Amino acid sequence: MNPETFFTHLWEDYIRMAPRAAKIKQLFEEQGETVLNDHVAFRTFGLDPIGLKTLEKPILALGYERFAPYRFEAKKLNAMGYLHPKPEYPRIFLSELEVEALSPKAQSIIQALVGQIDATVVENDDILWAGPLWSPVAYTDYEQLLEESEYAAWVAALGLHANHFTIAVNHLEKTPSLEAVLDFVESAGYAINESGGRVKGSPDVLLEQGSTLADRMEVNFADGIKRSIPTCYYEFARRYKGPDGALYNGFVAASADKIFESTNTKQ
Ligand code: OOG
Ligand code: NI
Repeated sequence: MNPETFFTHLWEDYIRMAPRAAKIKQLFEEQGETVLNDHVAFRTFGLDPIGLKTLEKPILALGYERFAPYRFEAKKLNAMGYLHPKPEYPRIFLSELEVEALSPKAQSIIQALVGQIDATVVENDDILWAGPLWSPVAYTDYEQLLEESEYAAWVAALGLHANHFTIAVNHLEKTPSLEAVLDFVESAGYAINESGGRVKGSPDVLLEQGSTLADRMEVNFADGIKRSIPTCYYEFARRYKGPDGALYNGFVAASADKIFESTNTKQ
């Protein structure tokens, strides 16, 4: 698969999960803006056969290279940033949950899901938007996971998807500041993630970020139970040049920690 095809399929899957992202993109385009992606992000369980080291294979096959690792102690997550040699392709952020750090109860729920995966499916080139690779999780198990890790519950209910796309604010002309972008999106009726403040980061750390709260979708749980749960969100990022004169390409762990909360069930 080439990167164009990859990102086209990924976007189509993403806007099925978060139709509001397509509407927000359109609002910017109606202002005459060109919407470019700063990065996309994925989530997974850190267990074979869907751990980071396996899921990064299709990313590396697109020509991406590992750029920098990140660690989120409180959320029990590890992540990696990837860059493509061609700067027109967005950065990629792939995180995985350190399942062994959860309670035995949560671990056994997750192992029962991951144990259903046919290891050959992870070789498919559309694995990163394959959705759940297991039969629907019980709603009580979803609730149990929520208590320990909103991230775990999200992956259990939804499986593999782009968790968000991110508009590159540097390329916007009418709303060049992150505050202006968030005000514009909010005034169109979309709630903003306020965790840690609306704008996360600052020019000092060379990255400012903000996001919508996740869209919601009715999801099928086991035993025919359907519930509306948070799905995917839209992020906005503005990058600054470092002392070397080059645009910063990394992520900022303290900010990312709050961006993760865009999919929290309560905010
Ligand atoms: C990823 C959150 C972190 C960023 O840009 O710092 C992030 C997630 O919610 O899975 O996207
Ligand atoms: Ni992000």
